[in-house]
Amino acid sequence: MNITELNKRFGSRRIKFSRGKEGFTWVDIQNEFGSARLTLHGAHLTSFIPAGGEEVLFVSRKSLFKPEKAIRGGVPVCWPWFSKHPDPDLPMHGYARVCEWEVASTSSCAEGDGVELRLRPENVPARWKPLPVEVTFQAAVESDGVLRMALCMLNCGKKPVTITSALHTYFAVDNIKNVAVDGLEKAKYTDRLTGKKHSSSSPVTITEETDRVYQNTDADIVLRDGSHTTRILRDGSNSAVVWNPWIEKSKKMADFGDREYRNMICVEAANAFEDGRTLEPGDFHCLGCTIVRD
Ligand code: TA6
Repeated sequence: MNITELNKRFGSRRIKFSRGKEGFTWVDIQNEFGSARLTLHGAHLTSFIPAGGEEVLFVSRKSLFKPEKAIRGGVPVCWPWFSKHPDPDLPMHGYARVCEWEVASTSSCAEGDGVELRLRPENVPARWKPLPVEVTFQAAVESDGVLRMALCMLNCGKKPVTITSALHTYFAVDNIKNVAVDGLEKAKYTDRLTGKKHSSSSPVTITEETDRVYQNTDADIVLRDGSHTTRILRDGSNSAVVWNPWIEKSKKMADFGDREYRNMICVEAANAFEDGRTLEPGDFHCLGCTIVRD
């Protein structure tokens, strides 16, 4: 569908479609509660600004906007697997974030405005061995300046499938040295850099490369960053991931500035590793994440 047709069929005063110079199709949501921007490429949300506030999400200045690459920043949709697949030919963090999604619906009401994008198995390149699971991503800018996201999946096949996933949100921070992540203190986590398992922790602060996967927790998370407090509320999510590449890893990432680690932290609503969800044929599951900047 071209831009004119998209705007005719799904657009409104508050929801507009456009084509970017990189060739991506973009959706802009703008209402009295704030604004959000996402692209059909990977159902990738790149901006959320609450009314009267500042940009909540981080996108690297060096991000590539190419069909075969995930955007570095915003909210990468990691699906239908989190992290590496046993088959090295299959993309890291799944194929959803490097596929072209379609518009399923848009909605507007007094409480806010949202868009729902869909990826059907038949629209996934065969080389990525698509699962018979239909997935949708919903993003809405709602009253009280809330960003509500939901990654919903339906097993359309004849066999059970186990899905791991994450809304891999990159938050913009003024200075990583002033950041603390509260709410996960009681949860067990694996330090992905050492493989060591820990039974609990104090509020997370970042003083080195940090890559933690918290399991079996649905706790609300609070990101404190000097001047901002951001609440990250989860539904249907039993894992949370906290990641900052710090100095050396930043230098190795071609689509990430050497010093950008100072101005971002990933706090991810997920179902990772043993928190994967097994869907029987016909089963439906949503991983929800609501971001509230106080
Ligand atoms: O969520 C943390 C993580 O799994 C890290 O291990 C790091 O690989 C990060 O995701 C980014 O992955 P990407 O494939 O987007 O470069």
